[in-house]
Amino acid sequence: SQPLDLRLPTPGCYNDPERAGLDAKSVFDGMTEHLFFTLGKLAPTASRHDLYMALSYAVRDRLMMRYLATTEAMRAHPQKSVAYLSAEFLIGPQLNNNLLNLGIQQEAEAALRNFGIESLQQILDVEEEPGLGNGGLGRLAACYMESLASLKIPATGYGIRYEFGIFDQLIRDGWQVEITDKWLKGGWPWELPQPDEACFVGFGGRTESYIDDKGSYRSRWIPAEHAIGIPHDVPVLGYRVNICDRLRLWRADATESFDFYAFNIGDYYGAVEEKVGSETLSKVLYPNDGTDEGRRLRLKQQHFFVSCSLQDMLRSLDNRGLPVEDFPKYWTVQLNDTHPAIAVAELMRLLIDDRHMDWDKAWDITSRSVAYTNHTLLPEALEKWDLNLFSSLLPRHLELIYEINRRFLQQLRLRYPGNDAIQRKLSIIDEDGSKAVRMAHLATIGAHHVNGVAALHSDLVKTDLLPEFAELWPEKFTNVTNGVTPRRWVALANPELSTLLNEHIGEDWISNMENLRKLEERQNDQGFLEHWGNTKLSVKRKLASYIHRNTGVLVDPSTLFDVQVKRIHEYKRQHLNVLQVITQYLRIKNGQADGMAPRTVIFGGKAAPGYYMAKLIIRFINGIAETVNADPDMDGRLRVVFLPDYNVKLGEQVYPASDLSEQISTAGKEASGTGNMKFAMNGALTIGTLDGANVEIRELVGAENFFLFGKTVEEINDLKRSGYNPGAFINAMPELQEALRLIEMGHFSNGDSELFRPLLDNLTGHDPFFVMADFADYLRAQEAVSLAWTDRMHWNRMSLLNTARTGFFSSDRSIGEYCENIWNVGPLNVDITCDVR
Ligand code: NBX
Repeated sequence: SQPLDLRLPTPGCYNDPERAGLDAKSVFDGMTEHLFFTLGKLAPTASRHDLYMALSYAVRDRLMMRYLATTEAMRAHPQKSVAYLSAEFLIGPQLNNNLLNLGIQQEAEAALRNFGIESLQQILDVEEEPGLGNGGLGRLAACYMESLASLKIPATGYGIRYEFGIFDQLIRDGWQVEITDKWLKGGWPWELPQPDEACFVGFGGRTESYIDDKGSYRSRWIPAEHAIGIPHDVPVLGYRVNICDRLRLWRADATESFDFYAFNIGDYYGAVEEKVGSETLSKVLYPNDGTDEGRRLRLKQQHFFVSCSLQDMLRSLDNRGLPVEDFPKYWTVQLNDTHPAIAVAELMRLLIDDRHMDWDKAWDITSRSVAYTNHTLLPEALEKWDLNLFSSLLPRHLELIYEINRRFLQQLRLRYPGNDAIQRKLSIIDEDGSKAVRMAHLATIGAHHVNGVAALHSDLVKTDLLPEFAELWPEKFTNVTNGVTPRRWVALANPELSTLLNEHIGEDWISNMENLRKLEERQNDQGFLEHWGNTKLSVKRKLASYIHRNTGVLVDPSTLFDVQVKRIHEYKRQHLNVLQVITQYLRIKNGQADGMAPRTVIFGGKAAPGYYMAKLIIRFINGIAETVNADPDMDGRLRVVFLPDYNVKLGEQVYPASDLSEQISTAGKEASGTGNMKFAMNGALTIGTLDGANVEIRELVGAENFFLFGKTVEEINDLKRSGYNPGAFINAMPELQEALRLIEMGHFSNGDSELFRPLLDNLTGHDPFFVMADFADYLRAQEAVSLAWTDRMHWNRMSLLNTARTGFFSSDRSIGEYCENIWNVGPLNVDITCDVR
């Protein structure tokens, strides 16, 4: 018989200084080695998943040299580093991004051919993404980590390694069904557990005073229980640079020593219970976007990851022989919303109780290190912790917060003598009703900067959310408009467009997005515009095929792809879009659809499992889709699709294939939006309100290349003041009445006239998000869209100008602003020829 061909790799494939293991042969050898030694598989019998794992390990090896060189450079030449604290990091698939940033996509494809795989895509499709976030806030954190690395800024993203991320969404009979996300089940090759860097975190118990050996009175915390945090590090490589940052995600483990007593007295189950209790800390991500439930476990999660992270930062100073007093010189701590705001109290505790620092010094260090980003004005999203809950879990932190508050209120008293109202309003402790800790106040008082995430939003933070704080400390408040990484969202997601751009303006746009402006020279070039349109069409064909495979709906790629993908929320107004679709449907039915563009209206997004109205909106979309798609009168004119399980991976397919981006939130409600930027960069035109970053998108692309509609923040406020009555708007619109009547009759619910009643009652009753008030103007703007679509060359020109003028929304620009205006950090130069091995 034939001897087995084991295909043992060439040893030492990194030793060639020219390629450092980045040529196809080395990648192939690395894969073979991992198949054999790490996965225990032989090449001829390897599955696609095996090949995905082998390639990922081989790629991870190639990050390690850069990763260790970065660590080593920071040890040998300490400089300031960014600690980005976030309860969520929605990082998406890792393999292709790392291949792109290393510059070896083609090499990987060539290596795969030796295993009988024709295209890289077949292997990329296997990857399961870690859904460690809900939506915009978590995805922003991921874009920011990628830009930090690409700009060579040393940084660690600190967060939680949830065992179950955001649920997977199924659609059953039109309803959302949630399935647990077992993202770790096949093994996840991108993390390195570092158990030797574990940290202890306490919960509950009591505090006590004591006299230390120098005779000073001190306080200490005697927690009732502990958990251990085990860091799991994910390398974050920048685009074609030698530095490699990291995500440090904490997994909770039980302390084993703790319940020896219970164990010894024979309470085996009691001892095990403790273990089970601690491990649930990092078990699951809370699937709410925009609401806070005030749950005990969530506060535990927050304190758990924040405490581990701050201990880790302090330890890194100790390890390098740097004094604690220099904390602000070596770390800048960014709070991604208030979820990590306990950091203000925890850093004070670590400095005062553990390091025996005096209050003023500790406060000076804390307030020079910490900055806070606000992501929402929605009152239900502002974190408040019930005082009893807080004190039972974090008694020492509450004492410290009282002292922070006492000193702050004293400052207020001097500034506004006799003004009790302002004290009550700004206090960290909410005393109206049942007492609570206001995390936004704690963050604002403890931070050296507070920023909103788009120009309009940052203004509203100053005028509506925290006006008295802004008056007290005007220099604290600033804006950093969000951005998204052009690597993932254009270069990787849209290879067709990237190739076109590379050919015509060179590759430099990938790290310098403003260079897309060069495209403007082509805006009147008919041949180029045709090419532009054909590129879009070919990407739309791929999405059409995905839609057919995953929903069974056949869509025509030549129709206008009109897309709204984002979390389902009343303020985002997916129902406004649906009502508009019903109107179009009626116009077609009634033979009044002359000049209407043939459309494929695409929705995608998850609803929080406990958010009834959002789930009903999903059912509503699916009801309309079923009726519309089954009606032969709609053929070639209207299709409605709900894409199940919208996530980063699906986003990569959707943004590049879109013609029209729906950004239709009630003015003043969407802090920024980031999907809006991804669409525009990929050449979609926006139909949108003057909300969040839409305002800046419109300014940059030009009003003539943007479909504006809807009431402004001021107009909405006027309506509120004068007593908004949706009925008055409905009465003025016969088409809207007809749409509402059809819904009420059960036309979109198989005759069930009760199904959508709560939605109708909501819209015709209070209509809290002004859907009826904006409906007429939205319809008008949609007609303008239809009209524009008839002149395809003109459409392509507008599309090109959207891409050309949205370089501003690169997260490289945002991160540059944070570095300059908030963090005061600069790049690190890493020479990978240095001896790290
Ligand atoms: O943050 C989002 C905003 O709604 C977007 O407008 C903005 O673009 C984005 C990035 O700045 N906020 C958001 O995603 N919030 C959450 O995900 C969230 C998660 C948990 C929670 C509250 C809010 N308890």
